[in-house]
Amino acid sequence: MPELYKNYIGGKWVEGRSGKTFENHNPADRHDLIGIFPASGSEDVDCAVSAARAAFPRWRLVPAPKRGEILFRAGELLRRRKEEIARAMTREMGKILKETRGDVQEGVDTAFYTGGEGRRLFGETTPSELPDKFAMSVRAPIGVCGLITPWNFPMAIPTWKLFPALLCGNTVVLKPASDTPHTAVKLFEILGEAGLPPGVANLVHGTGGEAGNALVRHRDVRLISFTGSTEVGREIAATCGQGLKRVSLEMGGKNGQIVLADADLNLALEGALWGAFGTTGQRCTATSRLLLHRDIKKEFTEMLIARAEKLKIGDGQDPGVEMGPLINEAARRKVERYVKIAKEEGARLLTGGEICQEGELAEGWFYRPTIFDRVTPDMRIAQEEIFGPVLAILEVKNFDEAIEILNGTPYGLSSSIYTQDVTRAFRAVRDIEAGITYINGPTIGAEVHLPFGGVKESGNGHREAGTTVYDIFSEWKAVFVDYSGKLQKAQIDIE
Ligand code: UN1
Repeated sequence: MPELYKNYIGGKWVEGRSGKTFENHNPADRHDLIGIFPASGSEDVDCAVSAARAAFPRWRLVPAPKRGEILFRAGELLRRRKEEIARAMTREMGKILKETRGDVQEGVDTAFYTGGEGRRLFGETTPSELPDKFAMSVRAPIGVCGLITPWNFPMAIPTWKLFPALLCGNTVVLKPASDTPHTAVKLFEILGEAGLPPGVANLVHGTGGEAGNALVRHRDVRLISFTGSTEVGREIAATCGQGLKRVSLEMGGKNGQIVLADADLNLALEGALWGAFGTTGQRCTATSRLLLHRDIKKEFTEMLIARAEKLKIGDGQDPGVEMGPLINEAARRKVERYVKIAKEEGARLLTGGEICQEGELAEGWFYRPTIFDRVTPDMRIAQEEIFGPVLAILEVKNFDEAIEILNGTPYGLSSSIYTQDVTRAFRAVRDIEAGITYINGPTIGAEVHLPFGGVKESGNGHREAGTTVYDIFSEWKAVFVDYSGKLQKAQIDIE
């Protein structure tokens, strides 16, 4: 019998109200059923939001260092269970064990980094323009926050949102992706064990269309933090606009890696392989465009094909495997669709371009690492996010053209340039339109203590992680303390 999982509301594991459920399968083997989860609807979301609302008045008064201590405990528990959670994550999400261990580690890092913020959460003090008057700013919590997270980082991304939200004194409802509910269950087991009071964090499983939508529309939810596609983000932003809710969005990317003629080609090769085919290309930071200087293009392309064809594809639980499956059938169909479009638009397929059908691979959503050459900047595979192991090669004649093409998409999340020339490296830092730029590193691999997010259609001006995440999850309050004992009028009593 498959295990039946529940929602976590008000500190208890509870069944979904409607009785509707959905199944969670292993993307490397569609017959492997992981468990059955509640397909929650608006009634479940209502219960979770009420629990969060009821918990808020007490939680907001818990001193931030104390809230931080709970996060330290959660970090410690996560670290202890790292291997078990990584294995469960590979089973439900498909990426290789090395990467799922990294995903849990990102949660551990976020717990410790955020826990420490409990003793900082700095505001400012500044002189008042009037005598005997004190001026400062402090951060205040917002209230109930709705968090909607994707399946590609089933632990890291929920913790990026949850931990800072809690640290600031908010209470939350998390709606994790319906492809990775099991990892979320593990996170909530840990939160309970770490001593988080009932109702402070609640978990509601289900689809974006039902549970996610109910959360976004709920009157008592004051903030939505979403990571996912630009298409869905746009709708969420519109709905939040109507309700005047705060909304932070981390969305798509069409990230490029530039390789100039003076680059260390072996280093750039490792970066391109990791950036394009790590996580089977399913990161918003994944490298989906390679901008090669014409002088090294031929040589680099040959090196790349040789290595891409050798990547070992299979079940990520096998330690020898380098690339796992796509998340589900719809994701694979999307990749197939884009490969067809690329061919029709005149790009040249160098390798891949097909699903893997040999042996056990036929049971999962596997697709070969795929590389297209002769891609021009206006082609759809050079403009649109595919979210799979598909890399488009574009030739550039010089640095300026590389930057122009790199910037020429609606997105602006991550970016990379390989060069030995410090002048060009710094110009790239200045001129690339993206939230993240790597010099001599791939487009993936952000660290939790730096701001994470993108410009243009990759985001809506917020940055998660780093210290910037606190601007998402808190309100600024300006405070004036007048100890003069008389009415003093700002701007008026100035002589
Ligand atoms: C994402 O792709 O949604 O920078 C997040 C990285 C990871 C996080 C990616 N640390 O690739």
